[in-house]
Amino acid sequence: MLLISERINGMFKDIREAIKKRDPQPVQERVLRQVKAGAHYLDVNTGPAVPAEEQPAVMEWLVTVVQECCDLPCCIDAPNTKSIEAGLKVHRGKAIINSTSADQHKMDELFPLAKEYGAAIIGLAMNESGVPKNASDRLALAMEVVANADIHGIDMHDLYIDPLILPVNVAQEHVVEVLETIRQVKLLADPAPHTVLGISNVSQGIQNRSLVNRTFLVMAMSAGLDAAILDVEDDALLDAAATANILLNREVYCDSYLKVFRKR
Ligand code: THG
Repeated sequence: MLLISERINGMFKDIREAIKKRDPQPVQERVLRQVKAGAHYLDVNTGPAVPAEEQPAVMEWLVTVVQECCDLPCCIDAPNTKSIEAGLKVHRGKAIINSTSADQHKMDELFPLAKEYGAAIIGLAMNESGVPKNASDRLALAMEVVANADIHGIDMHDLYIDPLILPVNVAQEHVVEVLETIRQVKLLADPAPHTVLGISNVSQGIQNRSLVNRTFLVMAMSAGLDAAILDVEDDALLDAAATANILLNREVYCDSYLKVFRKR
């Protein structure tokens, strides 16, 4: 299970303020906490407060500041291609591009970029009409992404399909459809693409967030989820993931499996 830390995101106040002042220290402190907690990748997102014209420069600054203090690779999360490319230019190691939609013009921009920089890429099961309601419509968009990735010579091991989970209080009927999408994505190609989800989306705006997040993560893992953007500082969440890993027979059991999971 690939653990992608969600925390280096301008959506959070400390990161937003640090970006505003171009102060590396709060970012780097937070990065070191993600490393300690066991993150494999850091999702890096400038957040909604940065004006569009400043976003590429801020992404360049943020990726640089992050990689100055750790050796983790980044999942470069931005709505526009310019910001993603600005991040890729200064990135060390194998980045993940977050993300392309199933829109033709996005895929035509972002798959060549993934190829050029040797990056992996997340493909969302959405297009300009939005996020589909059911699994079969999500899978149709996932298939578009898979076919276009293949045309651009993207290795299926470098493709992560994200069925997109929405908050359970606004789209409750989507959750089982997302789980079904996770299962069936594995049938779209051989070798199959990976799957990824932004776990915290499911609990935005509701109570008992940690409980809802870890319950959903375990369900998604059981459906075959390969990677998750999540709060790696949530100990109960990581313990649940570690335990699911054992129960799904993905790791050999040992008494110290909780500790072992965080060291991988
Ligand atoms: N798929 C992909 N990328 C993604 C998402 C996804 N990137 C962004 C997001 N979803 C994943 N990251 C977060 C980060 C934070 C929160 C949710 C998802 C979150 N933030 C608090 C909130 O909104 O309540 C903010 C708390 C605060 O302000 O302190 O929940 O799905 N590919």
